[in-house]
Amino acid sequence: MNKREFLKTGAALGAAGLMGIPSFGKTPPAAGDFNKMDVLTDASGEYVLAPLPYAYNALEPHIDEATMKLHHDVHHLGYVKGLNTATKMIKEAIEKSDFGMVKHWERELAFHGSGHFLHTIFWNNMSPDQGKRSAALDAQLSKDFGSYEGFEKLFKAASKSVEASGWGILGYQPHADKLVVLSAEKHQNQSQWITYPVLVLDVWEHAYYLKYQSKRGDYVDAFFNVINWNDVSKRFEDLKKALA
Ligand code: MN3
Repeated sequence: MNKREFLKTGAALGAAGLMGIPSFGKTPPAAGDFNKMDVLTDASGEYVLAPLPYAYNALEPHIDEATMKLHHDVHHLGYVKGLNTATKMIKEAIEKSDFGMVKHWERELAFHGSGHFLHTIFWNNMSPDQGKRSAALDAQLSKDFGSYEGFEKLFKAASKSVEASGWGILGYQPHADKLVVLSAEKHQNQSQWITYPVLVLDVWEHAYYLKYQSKRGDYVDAFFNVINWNDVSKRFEDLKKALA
């Protein structure tokens, strides 16, 4: 988010006040649990903003209290609200079988979804008590970046090189057993970090142009005649087990 968007969002949400911080419904997680997991939804499946796992001033002097308050209570809350709205509107589109606005709502879903997921990880990635890297993490960092120092240099360089708004990200690829550093511009570009692909369709022209020319729609329809549901099911079930 650039400075202008930052101010705009801050002003818009500031006017609405902070009354809208979602509650956790019937089964609030215990306060201590916020250090252990990324709380993204409540028991009903609504996306919610979990409280910070530490006080707003806990990261002083490195990150100041005022920034943390604004960042968490205003900006992150904005993503949560936007994600719930996009989710609701997409559900309505399915119910009404009216997909005229699907491009818009998919953009919103990606923008607010990535905002919610990445900020949740970000808060939990920080603490005034830094703890210690595990032996397993150190071993993987050495395998993939030569050493911890190699990773740190790359992560800093990648984060500093992001054009305009974005994120430095250390990610793990379970299927390849690799850690990678990515510099993400903005945070969505029609994706949602933390979401694992289960079924994908290549809609670049090279994937269909010889046969379908400009008729991408026919190609998309035809794809549904060749989906391997055994593969899709296995990917879904493996992820469900591995990440439970
Ligand atoms: Mn942010």
